Amino acid sequence: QCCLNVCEFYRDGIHIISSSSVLRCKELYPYKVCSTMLCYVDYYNFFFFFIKQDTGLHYDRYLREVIDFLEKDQHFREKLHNTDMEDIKMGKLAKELDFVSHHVRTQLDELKRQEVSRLRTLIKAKQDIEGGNDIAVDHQALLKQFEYLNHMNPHTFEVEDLDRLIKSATSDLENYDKERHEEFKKYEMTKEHERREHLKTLDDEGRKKEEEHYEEMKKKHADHPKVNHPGSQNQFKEVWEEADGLDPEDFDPKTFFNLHDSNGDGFFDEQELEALFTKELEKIYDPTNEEDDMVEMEEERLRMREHVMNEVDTNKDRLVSLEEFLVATKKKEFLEPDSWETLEQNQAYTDEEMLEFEEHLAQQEEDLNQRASDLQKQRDELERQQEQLNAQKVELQQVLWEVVGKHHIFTVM
Ligand SMILES: [Ca+2]
Ligand SMILES: [Ca+2]
Repeated sequence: QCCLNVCEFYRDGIHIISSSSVLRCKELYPYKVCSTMLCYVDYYNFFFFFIKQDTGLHYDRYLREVIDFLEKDQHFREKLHNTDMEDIKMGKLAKELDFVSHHVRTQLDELKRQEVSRLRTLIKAKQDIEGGNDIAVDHQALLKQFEYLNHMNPHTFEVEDLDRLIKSATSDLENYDKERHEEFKKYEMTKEHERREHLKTLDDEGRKKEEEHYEEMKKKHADHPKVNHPGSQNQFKEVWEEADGLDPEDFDPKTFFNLHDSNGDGFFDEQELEALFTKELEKIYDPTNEEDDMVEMEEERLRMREHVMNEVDTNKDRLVSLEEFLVATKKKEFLEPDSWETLEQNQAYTDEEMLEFEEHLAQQEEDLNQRASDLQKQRDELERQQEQLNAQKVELQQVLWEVVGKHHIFTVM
């Protein structure tokens, strides 16, 4: 029901997902829609240092606490608002740390000490689980894996720490979409693999029936009303008319922007953009249909958002400003767009990738079987040794009895 809930959320026109509801969903269906959604919450606001919710990064809490403290410093806050995105990425902002008040610096030092200690505990716990108790723990070497702070100096928070934190968070968030695509590809290949395995268990007639059903469902899924090009006039006009209940004759880009900038900050962020595609996605996906996969729907939503961001976000700050939006509405792509190629028109993976994936699975299975057979052999060997020991014990006892018996006879004599 979780996917449905999230969709309802969008339908209600509430574009900000509360982290508690996402967390609730995440517990129910960790793989599906919701883990993605969680990562989306307040994604871009990182750059404006107003992170109030989870970024999904494993060092999220540290990141937010650092930012909260820095925001308390007036000098830093002012610099923050006057430094542009490129300069922040280049590390100019981090240098301003030198001018931050002593009080804030002391608090940052303490935060860093806590974080280093948290990482050490994590590493220790991981090693305990892996059973490496007797191996001397090289914390320094292991801490190197965590690039968002300078592990060589675990005591004070310096310019380098802020620089690393900004760079790590930026690149981790930028790679987020890439990872999401990879995850989706794996999902599709697993689905195909399971289908093929199921076919193997059927007799000829059953297999034929199943294949026919599969093709029929595929056709049924592909049969849907025309999907508008995301971010085009036609697409937005449909939202304007059907979701906003306004007259298409009155369509006005600026009003549209303000209507759908749900948090009123003057920008379209990821969630606000994604919410605009619900109408299109409903043309293709219906959660009650067997042939419509809601995981695929979320991938399509992501593709649409990525596409529009690429076209419209010219300064690449991952937000669409009103200005960028209005410029885009003058372009040919907005007024006379190409048709949109939906997800099902292209297979998510190549035949080679599928082959490689299946080989990998087969290899894994073989390794498991090998290990099981090794274990069985070890068990047999242990049993054999046990039997041998038992036989020796019996023999020994016999000898002992004989000796004791003779002794007994001797003493009686
Ligand atoms: Ca906004
Ligand atoms: Ca922008």
